[in-house]
Amino acid sequence: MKDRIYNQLTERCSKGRKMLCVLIDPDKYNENSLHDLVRTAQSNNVHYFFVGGSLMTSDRFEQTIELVKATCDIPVILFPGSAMQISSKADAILFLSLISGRNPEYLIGQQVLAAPYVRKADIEVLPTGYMLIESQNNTTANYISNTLPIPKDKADIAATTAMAGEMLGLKLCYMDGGSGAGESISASMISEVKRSISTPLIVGGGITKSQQARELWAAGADILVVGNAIEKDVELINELSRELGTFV
Ligand code: 1GP
Repeated sequence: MKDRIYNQLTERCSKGRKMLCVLIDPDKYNENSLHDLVRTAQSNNVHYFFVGGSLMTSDRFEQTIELVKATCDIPVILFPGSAMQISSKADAILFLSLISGRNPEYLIGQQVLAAPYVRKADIEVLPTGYMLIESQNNTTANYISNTLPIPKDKADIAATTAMAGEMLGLKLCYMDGGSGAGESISASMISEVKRSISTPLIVGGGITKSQQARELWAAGADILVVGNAIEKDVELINELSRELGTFV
């Protein structure tokens, strides 16, 4: 079993270092904007690219990964919305189980369909407890997964769900407000989840400002994931990276 990325990630966490990850939705980037993104990410502190989406309508999945891999050495980790989003060109895959929901299709169904293809792709597997958290608006992830997100004021539910994920052997915990969430997950919920588990904590959804990122890193997020806001303004990477630098 490959574990290069997992080891690198846990080593960073053990030193208290924070990480920044940019989510690339292949539907939202063309070749030019992708080149800009990669250039900006490389000259800053971007640790990983996640590639994927709850809904993908273009056929640019493979070529997006190829372009990123050909132009930089930032690891590409698949963040699949379904069993269709698997590629041997990536470095690793978040093998997600949607533990906040009660839809068997996203707890184990898609994983069964994906397993032989992931094995064949021969990429690192990162078993991840994925939790959707309520935000102001209903997100594509909530709709497509046909699950209820954890209510935003129920930190105890988030914490016990994360605990159960860890006890089931899931090596990472990902709290997500969903792409384009109208607000980010609260610092208090992040702190409570962080206190309840010892696995690395990934947080994403609705992060648009560096000050907000600072607060969420400080609350206990190890890795922050930003997608939409960087699609709109790639320069935000510079600000997030500067903020990140103050934690090192
Ligand atoms: C979504 O957490 C990611 O799964 C990123 O969300 O696009 O809102 O930054 P945004």
